[in-house]
Amino acid sequence: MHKNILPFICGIGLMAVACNNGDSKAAGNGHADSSNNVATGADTTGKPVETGKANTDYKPAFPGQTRIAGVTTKAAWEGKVLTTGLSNPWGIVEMPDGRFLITEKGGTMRIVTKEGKLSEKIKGAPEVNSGGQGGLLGLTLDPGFSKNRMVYWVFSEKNPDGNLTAVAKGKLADDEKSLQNATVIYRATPAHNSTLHYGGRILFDKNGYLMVSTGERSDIETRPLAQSLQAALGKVLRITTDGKPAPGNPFAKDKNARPEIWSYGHRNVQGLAWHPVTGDLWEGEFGPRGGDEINRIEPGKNYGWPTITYGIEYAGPKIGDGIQQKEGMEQPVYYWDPVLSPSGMVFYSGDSMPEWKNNLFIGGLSSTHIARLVIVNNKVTGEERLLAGENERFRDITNGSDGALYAVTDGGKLYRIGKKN
Ligand SMILES: [Ca+2]
Repeated sequence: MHKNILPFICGIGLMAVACNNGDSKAAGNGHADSSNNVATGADTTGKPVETGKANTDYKPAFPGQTRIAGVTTKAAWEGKVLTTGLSNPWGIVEMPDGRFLITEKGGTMRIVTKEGKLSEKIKGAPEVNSGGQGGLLGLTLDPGFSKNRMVYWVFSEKNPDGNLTAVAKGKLADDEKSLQNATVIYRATPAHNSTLHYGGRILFDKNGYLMVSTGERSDIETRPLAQSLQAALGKVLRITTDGKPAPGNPFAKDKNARPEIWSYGHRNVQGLAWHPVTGDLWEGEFGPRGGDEINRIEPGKNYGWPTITYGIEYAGPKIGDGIQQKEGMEQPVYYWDPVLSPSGMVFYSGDSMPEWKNNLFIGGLSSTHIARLVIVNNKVTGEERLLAGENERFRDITNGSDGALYAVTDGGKLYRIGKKN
């Protein structure tokens, strides 16, 4: 039963998928109301979806920065598993013909149709170091993909000094069995001997430049490099399709800074998304124990890690001076404690679920759900947990041209999430 579409019916046993009809067991989200009326699934309590004990007693910088009121999708929706046959998928993009190109952590890509039919493994990407959190990571298509078939991706690359986050490009062969002329265009140095915190998302901006996210490689000795303008770790970068610093970057004229840097002070950025209306870049990053964040990114700004954070060390001590705010450092729009483990994210831009329009959907790993954030005037006004009963680590999510969202999980599943048919 793993090759075909697996439609789920609300409330039926183990494989049931979240739905809006008030069956909170199926949804597993713990805040659906008790009504059985499909049309009135609205949350009436407004209580935050997070009820667990926080790791710290840190106070938010402004009301609504964490544990915002819970909301529940009113329209009938469903999640369907289209395939379970992917191998550690990490990034997903829709191709112009409506199929999906998906990276697999081990170093291959797959094409999957909306019916869930999988291609053979697409080879030809440079070798990845897939240990730990590394591998073939995020990907994006050239704006002219229909004609030039160019694909851009992020991966973890072995290096004499350890390994690092790298960016490559290649042409998807006409027979779709390989990536041709794959070339590494950028390396986020310095390399470091760790298999953690590679970042790994990549998006085109409206000018045809690439936004790339990195991580600070996790270790105590590399962590401060998130604050260094002379290292590419813990950054959002903006580069050309040849891997050069993009024109107009904020530190282009600063001799003491790398010209590819767009923003800094990040820990491990596994989510990047353009807001469909404002055109702003939004980012999601992992905190330590507590302190996962969503930020609205402005060029040249410092997002604080590891100087300010709403989290603590995994072993319990405070981080640095244990401060959460500092002049010259940006506050997150929203944070979680305990954590979501935010991976890929996207603003819903479809038409079939009007109440989701321009909401931010974030794949949660350790939290095993998709977080839906309602955002008004750059502030979060509501949070919902989707597919919380699935016990899946949601790695990436994207818009489909059919008005549904499509998400991949570490367990190898591709979900279609949208209006209930
Ligand atoms: Ca921050």
